[in-house]
Amino acid sequence: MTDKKKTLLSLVQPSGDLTIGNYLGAIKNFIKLQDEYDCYIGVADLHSITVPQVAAELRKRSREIVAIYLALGLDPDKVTIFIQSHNPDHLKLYWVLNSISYMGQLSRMTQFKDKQSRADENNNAALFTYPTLMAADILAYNADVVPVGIDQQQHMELARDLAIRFNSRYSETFTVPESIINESTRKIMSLRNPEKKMSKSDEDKNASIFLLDPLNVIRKKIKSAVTDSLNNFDYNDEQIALKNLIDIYLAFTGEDLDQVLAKYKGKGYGEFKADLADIVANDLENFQNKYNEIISDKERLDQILKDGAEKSQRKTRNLLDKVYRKVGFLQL
Ligand code: ATP
Ligand code: LTN
Repeated sequence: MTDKKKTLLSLVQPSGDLTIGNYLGAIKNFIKLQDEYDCYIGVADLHSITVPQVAAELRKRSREIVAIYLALGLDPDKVTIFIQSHNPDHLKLYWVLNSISYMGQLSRMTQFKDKQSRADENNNAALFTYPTLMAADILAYNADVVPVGIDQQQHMELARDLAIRFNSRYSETFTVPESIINESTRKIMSLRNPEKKMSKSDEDKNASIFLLDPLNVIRKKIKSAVTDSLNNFDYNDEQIALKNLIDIYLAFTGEDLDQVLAKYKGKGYGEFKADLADIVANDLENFQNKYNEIISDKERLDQILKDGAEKSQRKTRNLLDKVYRKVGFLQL
């Protein structure tokens, strides 16, 4: 028995401002598990150019996400924080995995179908093989676990399939990764349309709570979130908008469902929403203060990323050599 820690990896795209969906669905687990696992937490800048980006904004947002990670509680002394494009091994493995990815499986990916249908300019080959790059991110580190929201489940299945396929074709090489998904926050829904995922790229800015929204805006968005006209404070699948708000409440307070149902039973939604608005705004106020301090120290952030690039390359180098050898690339 060794006490070597297992490896955890996850990335977030710098494709927009981060929402409480990103936080509750994914980032909260990075923070919770940072002592237990050997963690690699990245910024998926390569993925983000599958939809058009403005270069200067992309650069700025990549640094901002790192500051957000730190302000939410990731400890750079424990966790390797890195930018995806700083470690070329992701792309080296991506190419190899492309050679065993099937067109049929890629064309069934719901995120691909959804994003491709949104605009003509999105009809690019990178969007099609986006899940193969995500698999490369994961397999290059031999990650055991990957905390994500439920929307990434199909991509996770592909990563597992590719690991198994490579192992059976070329001999045992990759760990088959498992997702870590929080049951109650696996899919935080839009505040305007509870059938839709809260997403950082939603055109309706009132649909999402951004981590860096001004506090009065956060309060307003929660108070005006859609609910229903049943006027019955309950947690069920007929009242999905309210259910979503209760899930957010539970995640921010750590209280259990029975407690919350007892507290608001028989009261109007208004009181619950006002309390929720205060809870989220107070929590994010703390976070925003830390963020403002961290983002102003660019030198420190860049040093963390330089260290991160080095540590991430150190982690993937040997495995990539092994993969290139197994595939048959001549090594001198
Ligand atoms: P985009 O709108 O650009 O597709 P996104 O908001 O879906 O972005 P990603 O960068 O794709 O964000 O996701 C980062 C992580 O956050 C992923 O693990 C994803 O599953 C998770 N996540 C995103 N939105 C939600 C949500 N509404 N609920 C729970 N988890 C989420
Ligand atoms: N596709 C993911 C972002 C992502 C990712 C990863 C997540 C890129 N590479 C590796 C986990 C592991 C998304 O959130 N849309």
